[in-house]
Amino acid sequence: VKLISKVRRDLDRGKFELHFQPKLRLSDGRVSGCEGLIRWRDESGALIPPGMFMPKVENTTLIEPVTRFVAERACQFASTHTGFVSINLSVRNLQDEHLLDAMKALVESYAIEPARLEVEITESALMSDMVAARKALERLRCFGVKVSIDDFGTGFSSFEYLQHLPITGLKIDRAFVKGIGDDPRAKRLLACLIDVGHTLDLEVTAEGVETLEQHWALCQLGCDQAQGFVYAKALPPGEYTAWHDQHR
Ligand code: G
Ligand code: G
Ligand code: NA
Ligand code: MN
Repeated sequence: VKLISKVRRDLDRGKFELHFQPKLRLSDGRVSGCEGLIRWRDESGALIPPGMFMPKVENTTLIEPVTRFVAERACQFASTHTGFVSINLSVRNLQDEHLLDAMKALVESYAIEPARLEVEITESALMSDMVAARKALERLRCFGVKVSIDDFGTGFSSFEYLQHLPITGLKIDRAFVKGIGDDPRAKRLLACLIDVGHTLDLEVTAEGVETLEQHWALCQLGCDQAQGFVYAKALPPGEYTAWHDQHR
């Protein structure tokens, strides 16, 4: 209760920020876009990571204004940078038609190409309310916003339903990237997951890339995009621009 009332207060006081973690296109090593990740600045000026508050926020109606804030910052960023921007949606967001329509309005008011906005939805969020999830994804695809399944491979989704959902990408969970440097079985499993995505005509992104060895393995396996600390962590907009200028 205390945490939630602080979030509500600080949202109005401008204490939340959206940081941006670059994603690389592996075919040419260029920056293809980024993922927006929320941060909360406390009284001392330190950043509180989302793991400390989002699980609680996601279980309340506050997730609506928080996600609206995230979507707005993402569209603003997209209107001033090249590439696409992904944001994370929670289960409640998928059940909230007003929020989905607000995202459409934001894309229009910032005059960005809808396909430059992507939503990431975890496998477990999708499975927890399939009926709402399907309707939400169809609505988003109708606007032209892209949809990627996050943490793929960890949420017990069936391949049968994967084939019939209106999605455009798969983001393979970092657990599958972890061992590929030294474990041949881990590398073969990752190759399979990339194949699943490509078989279904989906764009495949690997997350949690922390070493150059993992980076080269992903290139070799034909993965489309990668994200991870080996390239950059999530950066505030100003630092992102500086980083990007050095990496083009
Ligand atoms: O950036 P960090 O690794 O600390 O984020 C941890 C987790 O917090 C992410 O995996 C993501 O699921 C969640 N998260 C970060 N930003 C957002 C956001 O804007 N919305 C939602 N729903 N979750 C977020
Ligand atoms: O799961 P999701 O797609 O929301 O991933 C975003 C989270 O992953 C962020 O919290 C981000 O800080 C974290 N993250 C990004 N790159 C790496 C990495 O290379 N290693 C680890 N362990 N976490 C990462
Ligand atoms: Na994500
Ligand atoms: Mn993920």
